[in-house]
Amino acid sequence: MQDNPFQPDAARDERPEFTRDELGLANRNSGALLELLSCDITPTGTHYLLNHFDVPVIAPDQHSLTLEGAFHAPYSLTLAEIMAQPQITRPVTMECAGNGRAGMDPRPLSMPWIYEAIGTSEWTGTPLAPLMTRAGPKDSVQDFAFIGADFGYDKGVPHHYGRSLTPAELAELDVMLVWGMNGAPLLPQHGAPLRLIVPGWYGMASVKWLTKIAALESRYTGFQQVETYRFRAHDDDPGTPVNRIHVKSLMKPPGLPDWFTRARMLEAGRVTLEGRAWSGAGVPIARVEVLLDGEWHEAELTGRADTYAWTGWRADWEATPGAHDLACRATDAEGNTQPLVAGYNTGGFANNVVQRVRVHVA
Ligand SMILES: Nc1nc2c(c(=O)[nH]1)N[C@H]1C(S)=C(S)[C@@H](COP(=O)(O)O)O[C@H]1N2
Ligand SMILES: [Mo]
Repeated sequence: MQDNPFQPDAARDERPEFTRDELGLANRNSGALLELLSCDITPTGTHYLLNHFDVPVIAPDQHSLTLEGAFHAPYSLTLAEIMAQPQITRPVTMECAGNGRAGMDPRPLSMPWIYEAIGTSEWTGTPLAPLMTRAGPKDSVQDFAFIGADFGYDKGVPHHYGRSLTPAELAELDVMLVWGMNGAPLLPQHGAPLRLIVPGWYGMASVKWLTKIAALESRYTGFQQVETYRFRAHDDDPGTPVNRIHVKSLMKPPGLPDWFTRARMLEAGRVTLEGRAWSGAGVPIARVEVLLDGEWHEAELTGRADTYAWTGWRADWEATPGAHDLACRATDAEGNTQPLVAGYNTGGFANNVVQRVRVHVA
């Protein structure tokens, strides 16, 4: 390598406008390391984290799951009884609905994700449906509320973290109760000893530290269901619910990084770019394109492990000396594709704008 484009590092003199509270959230809620997009399964410690309140530590032998409310035969199960159910393991790609929030203008104040609230894990557990059937939901049920053990305040409202699914949603989603992640017991920060996984939906639906399932004869009005996770154009907009993941792709940043800016340095010549693409609700990826020297080129898809796992892609590039802005764009089998310019909603949800990667070629 010759000329060093990272010296002097002008960016270090800038003082961006992120607040101390955002920084605190960013330190608690770590994200994926983009270089590990080369792994089919995200190494467990680098799967992103999003915890609203404090992580509850629950001893496995103290945990139980209660099905209550409008069931004909409500019951409770210990963790051991749940783990004795038929066991399945599935790779599922999970993404936080707030991923990309920091790229919106104006930036909504919350966890300031850029691109990294993403991960694919092999989740071990049991399908939820048979356990629901066994409790016999009444015909009058309108919502099932899934309640976590964690408790705290948001906008002054004290609540357990909770989310709901309607009977129709539950019927079409492959919801799992899980106790294992990548062949090991679930870690406290990922919801131990028991969490929900709602494949194909943004992460907020996958309730951690699950202790209660309530069958309701009215709609669930918990804070995390009605106050947030809605696409609102402005504060008075009732909005629409955030649910399935929007199509997206990411590139493993090529070459070598600058420590501070993460800008990339690489040698001229052939470079194989690679990354991952995914969409929601099990919809496959139809194509990925990469922006090379101002033109979109088709990338090769390298397949996915399962219906709800991301797809690999790669593309060759003849890198010529100078500065380049690379980008990648996925399109799913329903024709949904990624925008070139970020949209806006007050919560900063589902920003699937194409990723830009600045590279310097020697
Ligand atoms: N009980 C509970 N469940 C929760 C959350 C939470 O704060 N409490 N965060 C949700 C959100 S917003 C996301 S994106 C995922 C993150 O799961 P992970 O931290 O295991 O990646 O968990 C979801 N389930
Ligand atoms: Mo999230």
